[in-house]
Amino acid sequence: MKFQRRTLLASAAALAFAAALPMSAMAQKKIVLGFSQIGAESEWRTANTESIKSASKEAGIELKFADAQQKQENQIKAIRSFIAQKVDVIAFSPVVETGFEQVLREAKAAKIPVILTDRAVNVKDDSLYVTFMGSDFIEEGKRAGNWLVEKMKGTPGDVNIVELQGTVGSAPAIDRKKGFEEVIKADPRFKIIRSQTGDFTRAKGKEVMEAFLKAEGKKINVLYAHNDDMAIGAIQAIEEAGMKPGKDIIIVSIDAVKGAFEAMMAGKLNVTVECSPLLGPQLMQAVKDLKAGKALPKRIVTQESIFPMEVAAAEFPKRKY
Ligand code: GZL
Repeated sequence: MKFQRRTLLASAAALAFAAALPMSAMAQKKIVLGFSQIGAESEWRTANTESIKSASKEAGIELKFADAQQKQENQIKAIRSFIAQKVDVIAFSPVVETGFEQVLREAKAAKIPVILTDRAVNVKDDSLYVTFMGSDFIEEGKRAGNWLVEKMKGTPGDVNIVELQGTVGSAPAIDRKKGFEEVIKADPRFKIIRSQTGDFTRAKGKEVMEAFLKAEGKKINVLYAHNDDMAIGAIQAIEEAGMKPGKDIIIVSIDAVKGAFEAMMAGKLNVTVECSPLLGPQLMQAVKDLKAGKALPKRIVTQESIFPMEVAAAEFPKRKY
């Protein structure tokens, strides 16, 4: 009997203590964010992951991070697991635009808000996500196209372009192609003679460029790569074919990662259009705003620039990724 009384007294004291906790201590429960990342396919992605991890620490947000190795089924599995764990917010960078409706409906049914970062999804019901923060890929393609048109002014004859596309079905691959073609279609001199996916990786970019060189050889005047990693892989293939990248073949790329600046300083890459991966701080602010009940704009566009090789050496020390 004595033992039971003592236990009862102890639990009553514990309850009294918890009830006396100031609201702020209780309300300080950490926000939990579930993030499904595409993978680690490029320098850009690695910098994006670093930005998200460091910003979550800075913001005091508990991050549950899942790497999908560039497979959509792994992203869907990760989102389902976040729902089961009842996280406060889910964020992800969709590897491709389609095929996420069902799992987004499950998140909505579980009343867990979803933030899209970096890439968009193609859904009829845009209430399935709160906001999409990331670059305007059509604008990036246009910037690449406009730079090339400017560059080739005064160069007579056809401009034969080979194109290394990003991941098939992904928003950046679809829109960078769209924006670039919108610009060059104004001048029939510009022809895309070969176009194939290099899946945003250096290895695949090199492999596909080798095939382009075998098929078209010295007919190629320009390479348009949807990201720097594929351009860097292609540079190796061009050199192995005995040609000079940046001179025999003009190379236009996107991302503006460190590797691109190094290639430009070596005279092997002509220009890179910036696509910032540093979305971490913006994402954490959006998560906090969401939990504080603030409304978020449906679209948050990252501001970006373009870097031709002439400015690479001056800009390189200032680069953050
Ligand atoms: C663009 C991002 C793309 C990068 C690639 O925002 O989704 O994916 O351009 C990365 O380097 O793999």
